[in-house]
Amino acid sequence: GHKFWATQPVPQYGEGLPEQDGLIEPSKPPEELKQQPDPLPKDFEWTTLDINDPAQLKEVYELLSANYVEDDDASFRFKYSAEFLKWALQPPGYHKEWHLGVRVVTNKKLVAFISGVPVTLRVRQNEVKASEINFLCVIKKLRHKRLAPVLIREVTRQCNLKGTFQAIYTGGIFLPTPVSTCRYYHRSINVPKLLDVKFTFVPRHSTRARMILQCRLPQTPHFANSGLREMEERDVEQVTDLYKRYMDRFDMSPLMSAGEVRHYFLSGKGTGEVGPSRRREGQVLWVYVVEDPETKKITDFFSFFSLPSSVIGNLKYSVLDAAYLYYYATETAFEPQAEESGALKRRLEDLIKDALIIADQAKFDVFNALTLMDNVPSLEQLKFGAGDGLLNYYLYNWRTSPLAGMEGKGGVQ
Ligand code: YNC
Ligand code: MG
Repeated sequence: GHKFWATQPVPQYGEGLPEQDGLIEPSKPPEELKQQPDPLPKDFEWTTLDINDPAQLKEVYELLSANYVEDDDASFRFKYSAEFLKWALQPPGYHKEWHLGVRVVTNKKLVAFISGVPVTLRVRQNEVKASEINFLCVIKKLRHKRLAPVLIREVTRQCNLKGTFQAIYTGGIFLPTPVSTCRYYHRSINVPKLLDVKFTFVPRHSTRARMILQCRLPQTPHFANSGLREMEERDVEQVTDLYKRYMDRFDMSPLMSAGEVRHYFLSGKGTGEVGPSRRREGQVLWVYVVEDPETKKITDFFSFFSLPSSVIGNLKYSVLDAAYLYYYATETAFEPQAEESGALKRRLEDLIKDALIIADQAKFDVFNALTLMDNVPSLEQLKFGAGDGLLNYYLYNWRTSPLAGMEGKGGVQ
């Protein structure tokens, strides 16, 4: 059983489908909220992490680098960069109180973390003001001591204090009860390295040389001479509009204001010029638009972010450089018969292929994507392979029937 999750406002296993979407427990008025955090075990204290302070950002970075999510056989561990954390943790309207840590009283060492950021979700026809909970982490030495529920309760209290009573979160772990489940797909770029670190294997009936050849990508993007360029500030309005119309096609998606689009699509691109490595200093995000050369209208955009993993126990390599497909949208979706005729699938193949080409030039080792949005039909064509990793999506204190995921169209990111 789930001692903790059984007490929480989430759908419990075997409850059956809800008749109506809506909250599970009512929001509490401010005077009914606890004004103090629950006590921690002795020797530990609560802290708020100030992400603007480079020293505290570094503490979070180091905690996660050594203790965050690993794959099933402990070969790889996510290694979010400090710049990534800053980008993810400080969107418009963020609350520093939602960046929560636990320290050892005596030496102030940071031993646990959990975070939330504000997000407006559309879940089917409802707009839900929520927090997105991420980066829950307890150092390895303190595992299995029921510290995670204490962190979750405290971040919930902090969200409630700001008037937020719903949340979204994801995890590889299976809990009561996912609204959707997606599978990770992987597209090899640097085959020799992926073989060396045992991220991938030579299948029977293939060879290393054949795999290298199969994964080779063109030098120039498909849209290179038809309006492809990096997104800029002047595109915010058009991208916000295209994003909204495109995401409306799915059961669930974040709603983004122009300010959020500016933050999530422009603030992660690093500083200075693109160097010989084809990256900017501190770049975590790549966002490209296709601008119709005649009308100057943005017809498409796509994006991916950088999330390296530490390679555990490999003598030759310490880091696997992975790019992850992020949001995209295309006007092709609104043409008549776009799906039935295959036009949407072909357009997305061209766009995602350009993302692969750009990622190859920026020296990423592998390109990952989830089975959500319109991804599935395009992935196989582009030589993505199904991985063993699943990502479950959860809603806190919001009831809705299961959303399309896996083989269908999920909407979330
Ligand atoms: C997890 N990932 O089931 P039961 S994802 C949620 N998400 O409770 P203990 C989790 N719950 O089953 P440990 C969870 N992992 O008895 C475990 N739990 O009811 C539940 N790993 O606690 C678990 N990061 O402290 C059980 O477990 C209880 O020492 C057991 O600590 C867990 O960020 C953890 O994978 C994950 O650092 C901290 O293993 C630790 O094992 C660790 O004895 C590596 O806890 C890193 C890792 C998780 C990444 C993520 C999303 C987190 C969502 C949390 C839920 C948010 C709810 C909404 C709150 C806001 C509401 C509003 C408004
Ligand atoms: Mg624990």
